[in-house]
Amino acid sequence: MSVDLQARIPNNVDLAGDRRLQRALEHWQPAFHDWWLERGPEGLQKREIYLRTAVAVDRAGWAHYDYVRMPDYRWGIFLSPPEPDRVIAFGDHAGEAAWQEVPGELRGPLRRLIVTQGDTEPASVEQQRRLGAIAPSLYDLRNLLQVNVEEARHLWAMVYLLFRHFGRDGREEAEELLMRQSGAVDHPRILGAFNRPISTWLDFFCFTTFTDRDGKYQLAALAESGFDPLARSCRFMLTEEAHHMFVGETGIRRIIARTAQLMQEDPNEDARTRGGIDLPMLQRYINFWVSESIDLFGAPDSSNAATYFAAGLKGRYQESKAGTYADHLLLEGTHSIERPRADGAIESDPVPMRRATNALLAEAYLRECEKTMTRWNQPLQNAGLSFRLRLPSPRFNRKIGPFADALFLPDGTPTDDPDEVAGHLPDEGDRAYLESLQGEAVMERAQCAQWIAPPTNPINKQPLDFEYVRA
Ligand code: BYC
Ligand code: FE
Ligand code: FE
Repeated sequence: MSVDLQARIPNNVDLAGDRRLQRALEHWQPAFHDWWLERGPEGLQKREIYLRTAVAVDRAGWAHYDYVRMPDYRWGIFLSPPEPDRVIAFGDHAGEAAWQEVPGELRGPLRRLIVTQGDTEPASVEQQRRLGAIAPSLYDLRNLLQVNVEEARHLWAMVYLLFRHFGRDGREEAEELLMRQSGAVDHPRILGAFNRPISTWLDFFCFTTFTDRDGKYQLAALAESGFDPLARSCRFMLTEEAHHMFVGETGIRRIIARTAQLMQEDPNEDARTRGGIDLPMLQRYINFWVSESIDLFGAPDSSNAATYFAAGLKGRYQESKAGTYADHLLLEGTHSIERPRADGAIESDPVPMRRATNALLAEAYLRECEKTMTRWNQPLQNAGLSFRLRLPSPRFNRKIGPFADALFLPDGTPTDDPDEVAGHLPDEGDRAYLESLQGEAVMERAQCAQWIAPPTNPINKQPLDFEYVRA
């Protein structure tokens, strides 16, 4: 598992031992760099940023901090160490040795999963590219750029698998990953949420809380894959994911802390007249990004999901963790899934287990989101305020699954009034207000915009007034 850091593409997959593959990836590399400069973070490419770079896959090496200019960031290919004698943990091949090469009959579905995963990574960088110009502090700016370089590394992780295991098709898919563009009408990114604009820091913090958390759950499901190179890639990507969710969750927590303070200072508990972000607006952004993110789990009753599980390509959350599940075959039993009836009433439908694995993953995801909400409500409770933030019902604002065809409110009750639904989602007025609030980036050390409390969690034990981005 030696790491070659001096190579043009740092890696621990012995690229130097496969000249053809190395040349193919070095051929893709300039296209990647062009993409980064054209569609990556705007205007900050010459700055020195205090970034973490993976230089090894062990505890000491995966988080090495230094000042780097982003175009010089060492995007590398890293797989977690192999697990000796690993066997497939679930599905029709449970108990067989994990595959080091792609089984011929699984080529199509496997390629599709890798491409879908890979597509989200550059998409998110494109979505976030203009946020640097309105960053609330150097600390936040640095965190944004950290997330961006790591998502770009996740693209490399999937592109490696495509080049190494899918021949000419893989090369074409890798080119396509740089051609599709978030939000483009004629050539959009594959999944819905990755085509929505992230035009404010409220969008960004909600996205990194809820959409990166979908990333965590999807990567965890793919980390169970019988295709060992995919499992090892995803396991290493997961080490980086925690920081992305940290950025989102602490970002929103700081907004709530500032809002709570402004509400206490105001006779009408009105944060907005005092230049803050009011809680109903925050709730609308939560409603939007949670519903978009639940859509990313696919339909709760899915034949694709059943195929992936049966084939051993995509497991449940923590499928192979001892003690989590007794049954790894899922040939028996059902899971109940809600569907709306034509008259608006909700019925519960038993779905065969394998077809319900998208629903199981989404439910695990939502349980974790609930914990975030509890943490976010804490400062409100401490301040003696009665408002509580809530997760919207999974029926609300859906575009995928059985609830996509009818209208529901965030509390789960049906409605036939689209305006009532829209009232629970961010609108033009919200965006205009946030844009006026955010103004220009705060680029002085130790300074922070007034709509968010200053950071409280240092990066790599540096002081909070550290020069996270050099002038
Ligand atoms: N938007 O059986 P169904 C991350 C399509 S995030 C548009 O319901 P399936 C990250 C679906 O493709 C994690 N289309 O769903 C986070 C299918 O199309 P076809 C990304 C959608 O296939 C932040 C049809 O609807 N990783 O890493 O079981 C920053 C019916 O399919 C959507 C993955 O997603 C949608 N939301 O599951 C950076 C893992 N949902 O066949 C990065 C890989 C479904 O009719 N992907 N469709 O043409 C998968 O495992 C699956 O593709 C999905 C969908 C879970 C996404
Ligand atoms: Fe990622
Ligand atoms: Fe992420």
